[in-house]
Amino acid sequence: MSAVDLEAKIPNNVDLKNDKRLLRALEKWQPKFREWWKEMGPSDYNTDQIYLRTAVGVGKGGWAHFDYVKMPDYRWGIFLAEPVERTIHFGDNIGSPIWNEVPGEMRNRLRRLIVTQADTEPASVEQQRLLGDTAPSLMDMRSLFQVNVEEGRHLWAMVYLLHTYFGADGRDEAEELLERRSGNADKPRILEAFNKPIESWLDFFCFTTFTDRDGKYQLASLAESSFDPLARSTQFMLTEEAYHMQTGENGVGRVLHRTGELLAEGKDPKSVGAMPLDLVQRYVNAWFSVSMDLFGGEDSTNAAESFASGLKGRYREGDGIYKDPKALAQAYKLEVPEGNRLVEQEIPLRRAMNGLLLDAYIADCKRIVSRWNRDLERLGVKETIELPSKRFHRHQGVYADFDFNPAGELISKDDWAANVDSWLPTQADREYVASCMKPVREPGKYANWIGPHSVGVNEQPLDFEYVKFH
Ligand code: BYC
Ligand code: FE
Ligand code: FE
Repeated sequence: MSAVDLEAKIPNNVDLKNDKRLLRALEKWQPKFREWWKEMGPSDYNTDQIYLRTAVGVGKGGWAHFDYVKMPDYRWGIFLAEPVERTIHFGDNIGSPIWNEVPGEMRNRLRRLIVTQADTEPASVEQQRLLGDTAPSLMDMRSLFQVNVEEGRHLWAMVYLLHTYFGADGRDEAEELLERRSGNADKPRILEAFNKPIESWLDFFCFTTFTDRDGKYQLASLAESSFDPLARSTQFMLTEEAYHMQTGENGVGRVLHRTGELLAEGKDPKSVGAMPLDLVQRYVNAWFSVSMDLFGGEDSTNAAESFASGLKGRYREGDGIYKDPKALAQAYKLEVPEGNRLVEQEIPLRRAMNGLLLDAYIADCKRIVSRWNRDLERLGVKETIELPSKRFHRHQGVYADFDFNPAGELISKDDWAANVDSWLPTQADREYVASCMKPVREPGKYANWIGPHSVGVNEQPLDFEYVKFH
């Protein structure tokens, strides 16, 4: 393991200074990244001082440093988790040495996975670039920017792999990552969720709860990879990811807490510009369903091949929790629409790798939602937030061409059309939410539609000056 070099133009622990060609290529990409950031990132705040955490190493405990920085000067670095001695632990090549170079026959598939992962990172920054204007508190604004700069670092992590292991093709891909644009019809981002607008803070908190959590599961699956540089990159990315998901879970939680307090007082949340529960439910329905699509089809030969060849493992595969590390002996039960009903099908487990990962994700989301509901209950509110069925509002996988209600029952097109306005955000919902999005910039103060944080960042008080405007 090489030492952490924090003084270099590109901070890293991959010994960049001893690979002059690679260093030159990355130093050529760096100003293009900065240009992209200044234009497509949170560009209204290029000159402000933000109290941010920067990754400075990968050791447990002391991996991050907090200080004020101007975002365009953020020290985006390349950090791989410490290597561990291991052999391939799943798929067809069990027991063989892990790879430190890309095997020729895996090159295209691996490049595609890395590019797809990479593409989501700048996409999310683009989607969120205007939210600073309506932050409900200074600390929320800081959280947004923290998430943004770290998504930028995740892009660096993937671009490092492309430049190091994929030659000229990799360099071309790295350029294209800065050329695609979220939501642009001519050069869209690769995955659908990353082309949807994140218009409001309610969208942002749902996105960081549900979409960043897809990130956790995809990264966890890549962290099992037999291609060791990918495994070690994604392992370290997961360290940062925890904060993104926490931002989401706490954010939605604070919205619901505020609503719950009002309901407990017998007030209509709308009468004071807060969020009604049914509206929050529609936002949850929308972001949860679009995030489920990010797992790809439940029945997928792509996923089977990625598993067989050792590129992507199951969630926590390395913890030895699966009886059959080749996943050859078992089947997966999948309910598939046929005519106007659901029939159970069995598919070979390997083909169900996306489905399995999705199931783990859904269980995780259920835990989050029950924490929200426990808080509502403590406030004396009877209504709850519910996760819709995994069949609801899907555009990938076996349910994509059918209509289901949130309970997961197959319904007709007419039934869908008659009810969709109570299931997914309407134009009126969006306008109402937009009308509530007024910036609050006095330290320690919060917009009326959201409760305060319970703790500050890095042990600072809630009324700390997390953003200093210039
Ligand atoms: N949109 O075999 P299938 C994150 C395509 S989030 C558009 O069913 P596969 C983050 C698919 O490409 C984590 N297209 O699925 C979060 C394929 O196309 P081809 C991102 C889609 O391939 C917040 C066809 O449909 N990481 O980090 O096993 C903020 C059939 O596909 C979609 C990754 O995604 C879709 N939703 O799985 C910031 C990890 N779904 O081959 C960051 C890398 C599927 O027929 N990516 N398709 O042309 C992968 O592992 C896989 O590409 C997927 C899809 C899991 C996404
Ligand atoms: Fe990320
Ligand atoms: Fe994230």
